[in-house]
Amino acid sequence: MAITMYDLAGADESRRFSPFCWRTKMALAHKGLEVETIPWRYADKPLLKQLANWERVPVIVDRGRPVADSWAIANYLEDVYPERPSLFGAGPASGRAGAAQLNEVGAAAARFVNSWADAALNGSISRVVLLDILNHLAEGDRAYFRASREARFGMTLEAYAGDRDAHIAALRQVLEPVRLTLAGQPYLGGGAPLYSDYIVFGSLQWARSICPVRLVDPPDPIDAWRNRLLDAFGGLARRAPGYW
Ligand SMILES: N[C@@H](CCC(=O)N[C@@H](CS)C(=O)NCC(=O)O)C(=O)O
Repeated sequence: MAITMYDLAGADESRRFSPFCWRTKMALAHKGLEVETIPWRYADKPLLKQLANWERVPVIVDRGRPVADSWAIANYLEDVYPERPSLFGAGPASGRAGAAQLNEVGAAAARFVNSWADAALNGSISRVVLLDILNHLAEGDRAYFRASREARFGMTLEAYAGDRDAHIAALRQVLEPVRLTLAGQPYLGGGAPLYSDYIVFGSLQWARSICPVRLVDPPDPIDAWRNRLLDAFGGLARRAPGYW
């Protein structure tokens, strides 16, 4: 039975823009697991509360069991499907003495990328795309989004998003560690993508889904890397509605 996943959707239900949900969709594809996504909107919180005592997406349901939070889901997939390609880089070493430690080291490195994306990258992208999010939301989600974000930021959405050109320049600077890494290797995971790639890619896919302004251009190595991931898994991410 396919895994089901609650996936943030806009007014157009095919427009799926959550960075965290993209992490999980890429992780499921990496594991070769089938998923049926269920469009979810902020107004559907009571449903998740009842299902998983949780109010955010992604939530997956596998074999009748709900698992919430993208980082917890990645770890769950790694634990429950160890025979499938590793998200943290255990790969061919699985089964050898020391493989478990290798996976722990890979998970620890991915955890840093996860924290960096949550604390620095997503905040920087949000200043660029905040009003685009509002414009793509279902009617019933708009008032909640405005009120919750204005309370979080302590100012209006318009003031927070302010000078877009300055926020884009700041974002390009925040991405510098990714750029320097990808100048020397094809993926953050090395020769092939790992969960760290999906974390950062998920954030750019969020922007691509809703923001008409292109945020990475050639010859930036991030652009070539992003294109490879857009094409991965039969073009899973490229097929999704987006602008660039
Ligand atoms: N740490 C969580 C964060 C998930 C999250 O914040 N998801 C957003 C959608 S992008 C959400 O559901 N927000 C609900 C809200 O803002 O009320 C994860 O990694 O899954």
